[in-house]
Amino acid sequence: MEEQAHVQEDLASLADLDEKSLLESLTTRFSHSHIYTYIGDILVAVNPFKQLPLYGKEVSEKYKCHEKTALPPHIFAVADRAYQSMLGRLATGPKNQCIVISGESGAGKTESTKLLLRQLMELCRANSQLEQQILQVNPLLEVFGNAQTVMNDNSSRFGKYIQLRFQNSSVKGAKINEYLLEKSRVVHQDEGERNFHIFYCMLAGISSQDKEMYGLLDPSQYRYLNGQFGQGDMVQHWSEKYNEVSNAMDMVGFEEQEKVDMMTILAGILSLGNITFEPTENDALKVSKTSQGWLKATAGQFGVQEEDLMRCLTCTMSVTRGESIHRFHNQQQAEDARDSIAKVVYGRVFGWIVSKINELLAHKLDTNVELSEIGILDIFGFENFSVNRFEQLCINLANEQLQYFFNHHIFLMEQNEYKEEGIQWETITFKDNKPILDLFLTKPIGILSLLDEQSAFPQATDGNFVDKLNSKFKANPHFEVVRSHSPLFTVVHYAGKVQYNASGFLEKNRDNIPANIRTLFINSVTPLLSVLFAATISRTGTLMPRKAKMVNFVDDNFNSTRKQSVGTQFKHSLAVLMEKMFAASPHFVRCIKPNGSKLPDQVDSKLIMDQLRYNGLLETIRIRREGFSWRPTFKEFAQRYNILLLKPDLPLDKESCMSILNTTELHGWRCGSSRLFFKYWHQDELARLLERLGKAAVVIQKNYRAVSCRKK
Ligand code: AD9
Ligand code: MG
Repeated sequence: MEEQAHVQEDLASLADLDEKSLLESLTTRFSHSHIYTYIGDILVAVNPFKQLPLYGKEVSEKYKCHEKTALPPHIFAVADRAYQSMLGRLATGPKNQCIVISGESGAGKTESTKLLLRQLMELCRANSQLEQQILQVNPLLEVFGNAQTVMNDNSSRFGKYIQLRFQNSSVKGAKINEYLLEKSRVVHQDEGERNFHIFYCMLAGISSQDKEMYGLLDPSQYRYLNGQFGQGDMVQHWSEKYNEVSNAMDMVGFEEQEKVDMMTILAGILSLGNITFEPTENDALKVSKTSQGWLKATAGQFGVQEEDLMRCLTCTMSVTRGESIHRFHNQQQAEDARDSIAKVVYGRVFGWIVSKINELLAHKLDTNVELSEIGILDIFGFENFSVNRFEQLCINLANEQLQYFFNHHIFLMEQNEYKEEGIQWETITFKDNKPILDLFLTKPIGILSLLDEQSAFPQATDGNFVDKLNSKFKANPHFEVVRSHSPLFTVVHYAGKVQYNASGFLEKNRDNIPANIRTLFINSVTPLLSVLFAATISRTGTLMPRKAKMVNFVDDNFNSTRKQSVGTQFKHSLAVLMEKMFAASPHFVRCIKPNGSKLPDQVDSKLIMDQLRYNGLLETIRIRREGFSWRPTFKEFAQRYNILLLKPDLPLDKESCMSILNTTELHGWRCGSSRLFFKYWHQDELARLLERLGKAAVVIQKNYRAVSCRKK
């Protein structure tokens, strides 16, 4: 029995499967280091938390242009399938492909993304500088956008969609869209968590001479690092990583001065975090005596006047009827101003890195050649911490959206087509998460709209927002009221209940930066800082320099009345992403986390079972086993396979399809009113027939040439 289970490579081919035997199959395979398993055309990947000899050169070679059934399930097979499908070698359907990787935090999405990218570069035999650049992008993004959390030591704190652009089967460029970097991590980390990797790498990897130049001190000095650094191996690890990143920057094409500026700005963020405040005799506020040194250091690192920086921290200036009025901050406001400067600066540096990468990878395309794309989506996984904030709400919303995309493709679209085309079918039910998405996104009374409504009132509090939620959604089955003095509420997500603490929601959603901070940085003598604040970063990620007068300029990102809220922007970028993905042929990778302790060879059955359940994997197996995942129209099918009848000019209709299919030994397919319905394995069988025909044609040609040579 055990032997059988671990060779069971495609769960959709099992006759009978219940939850228990599904769990058993996966865990038995896992214990034999078979971390990959298919459910039809979907790949399930269980994180091994150890290096397995699965990704060497020979393995990569084997998985090029292979037949799915001929080799064990593998992430490289997904890359191959996406690539071959893009080239039209496998199936009908949209040319553009997207690979959607999902799973909770620490399940292995980012590792899978890297493996997919590597194999895709191998597949198109890209040996160019561009390929190297594309592969170097990941370490760069990770060091600035990933951090240690309690769920994952290398947790992505932003989402990314990487689009690889191909012409004539070779890669010609790439573009990255990034989603919602968790900027708040720069100024605060919960217990057991760290700041973004780059700070530790920089402190461990920079030579002492350079440290002096950047004004960097001992890591233990910095409040934003929470007294955490590490020793011995850890420091060695950070230091190696710094070298790797520094090389990656050179490879991708960053200039030396840009690197220096970037490090100086990061050093400035660390110094800024150490500035504290104290009241003056006349009820105003000033930078405390003990942190005067930090103020000076920060001003130096940011290339701004000490006076100007101090003013931004301790008071707000508004202009009424031509008169400028200074209002002093209280202690809390001053600390908030300090932290918002740190967040906006880090966010802008990150945005700039992405736009710079995009600029460097946007190679010239030949406008006469058709362009096709493979996109890989690697977002932040579902999170449930002891305290869940605005960031977790957005992250979990993105995961809801992905689950909906999966359900839509696997269950909704497919079963609707059975109905429309008159195919006999017993409906498979699944957990539809549309009501949860609606709870978030419906206008005007979804969670995000209510948040925007409250954010528009300067006097509103986080408590008011939760009161509003409670009164609107108390009867909603996906919402739970929490009785507490703190502003808490619970959402019943597809992947479980999450209790959110709304403290800071309004502030984070507004994300307002006073105009005087912009002016401060535009006048910075550090060229990069001045560029970052004189330009807006467009939704597509490109930097757009401003032509208007630089000083005193107030734009969308800085004007509190016109600016879009963070929630609305995120909602918009998710909608754009979904549109792109719905227009492509999807490939799904479902990552599973085997235990919560990030350990190899350990299986927590309950944790795995929870994931199988909320991912809807049992239902997926049923639909893949009984359903017809490939559904070409008569025209699409006849166009592609008429060659099997050796009659290329066959009419593209139902009769021709039947004639073609009658020459094959395919069984189990159905015919609808406008399209054919095939099982997932039929595609491979037809591909095999085409290949055989191709080989036969080569043999005939060879024989013909041999005969005609002899005749001569
Ligand atoms: V998060 O949502 O960004 O917090 P991910 O991206 O799903 O999460 P990640 O890919 O970062 O998880 O994997 C977590 C860790 O698991 C990695 O740092 C590796 O140590 C480990 N891992 C994941 N996949 C593999 C693998 N195929 N082989 C070996 C792996 N180790
Ligand atoms: Mg990740």
